[in-house]
Amino acid sequence: MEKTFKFMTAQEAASYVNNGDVVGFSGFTPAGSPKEVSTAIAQRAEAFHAEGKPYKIGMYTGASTGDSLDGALARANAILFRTPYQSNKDLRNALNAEKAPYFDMHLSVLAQELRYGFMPKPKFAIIEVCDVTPNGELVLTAGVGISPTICTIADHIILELNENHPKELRGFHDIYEPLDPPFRKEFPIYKPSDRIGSPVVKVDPSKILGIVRTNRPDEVGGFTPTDEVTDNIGKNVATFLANELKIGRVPSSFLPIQSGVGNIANAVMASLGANPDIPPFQMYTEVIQDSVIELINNGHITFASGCSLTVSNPVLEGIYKNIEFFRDKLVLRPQEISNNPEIARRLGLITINTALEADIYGNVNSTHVMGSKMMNGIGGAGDFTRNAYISIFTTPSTAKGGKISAIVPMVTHVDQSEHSVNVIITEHGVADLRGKSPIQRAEEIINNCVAPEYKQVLRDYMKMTDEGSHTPHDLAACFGMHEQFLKTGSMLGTDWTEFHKN
Ligand code: 0RQ
Repeated sequence: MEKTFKFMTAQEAASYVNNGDVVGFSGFTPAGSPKEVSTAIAQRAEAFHAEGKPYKIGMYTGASTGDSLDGALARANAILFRTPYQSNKDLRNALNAEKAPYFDMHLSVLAQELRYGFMPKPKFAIIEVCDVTPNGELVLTAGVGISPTICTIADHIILELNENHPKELRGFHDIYEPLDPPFRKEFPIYKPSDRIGSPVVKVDPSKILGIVRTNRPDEVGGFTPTDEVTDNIGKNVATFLANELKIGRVPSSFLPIQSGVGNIANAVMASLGANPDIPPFQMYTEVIQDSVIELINNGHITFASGCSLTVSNPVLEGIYKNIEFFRDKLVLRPQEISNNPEIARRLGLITINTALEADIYGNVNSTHVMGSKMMNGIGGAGDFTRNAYISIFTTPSTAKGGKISAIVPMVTHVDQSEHSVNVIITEHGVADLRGKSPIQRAEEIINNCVAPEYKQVLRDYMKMTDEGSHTPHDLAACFGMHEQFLKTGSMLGTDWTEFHKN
């Protein structure tokens, strides 16, 4: 028998969620994340806390979310634990102050680790949809994330029916949940546009507690306009890839691109589109940002497969106004498929992600500022980098007005090891690390990527390292640039004699 669902207020929906409960949220980045019920849960937490009662929930999300989810719950001090990627300022402050226990994970593995029972099972799945049928077919909105899995394993489902997203989104998603080992089969995706699943998430209608209506837009922040530094990084990426194409190391039909999140990634994509030597290409990526949509509009990108449409609201409105144009050019998949290592390796992705810092030997830190403060998380960078055809890391050569060099003797945290990093690109140039020993890599990186004012500092470091080593270091001094920054506020002119022991 077909079910009629109960419509309820966000407060009523939140009243089901009690202290200690574990909740899985839909979406990936602010795209597709719930907004109303999360706000109401945060208010419920604040009310309990005002009465001196405990109230915290465990949280799984696809990746980062909007302020009305991560921000609201962090400000309400309502987080028992949280994974994976995040980027909200208040949550970042809370987790760095140990007020919100947080663990970082590769995004491709979260859904399967939930199914394997490695972490507490979610009791509730709170899912943003643009449509729901009486027999339990959910049409997701702008992000997929871990929604299929949390709908399967949670006891109860609460829906946020967001009228800001048209029902015509049905058909843009490709929902596929793999079997678990030892029964898993290969994913038959041989090109970015291949579809292997269903346009809807199918759930048991009896699990749906109710539906909360909303029309709140996604909370995707705008991108900072490109500047000289990001423009030059983008141009260097495009020139490098055009040359790989010319000399035949990349097939003449080109290869699908994966591009990370943030301002730099957005700028790099714009440069790729502007380079006449790069043919029209496809994307197999997790986050589809503004510049990708612009490139689809002007024909430089012929198809984009992703996990979310993380675009600013005017760009999303543009897509919805012209939805039939985009129907055969976009697909949104669960993150365990969009970020799947098997598929990334098979398709031969050119991956472009961003580092906070890289070291002279090619190890990359994308997550921890000065080794200890979490920025956002690894996101999908590891899923893609390790399995790339060519893995590229971009970064401005300096941060904080030149007071920090992004190239250092040793990274303070390793997200991607030297074995997975093929190419590092800054506004100054390209370091191609393929086939080079650590000492050769150091020369390539210092010569081509380091800011002029830090070249001598790093050459002086190399001079005082132990001779006769494969990867020379001075363990007493390798964090000297970081230590000097923490003491004086700048890495400029780092005086190695202060750290060197002899
Ligand atoms: O902080 O704005 O306060 O000055 O880091 O830097 O230059 O705006 O760069 O927006 O592209 O983000 C790595 C964080 C870059 C992002 C990171 C400071 C800098 C600034 C941001 P301020 P920008 P972006 C996709 C795949 C995770 C890994 C990944 C990221 C702020 O790309 O989270 O790619 N990546 N995952 O000043 C101290 C340094 C610094 C530094 C920069 N060395 N030390 N601060 N900053 N370098 C993600 C998903 O899977 C969803």
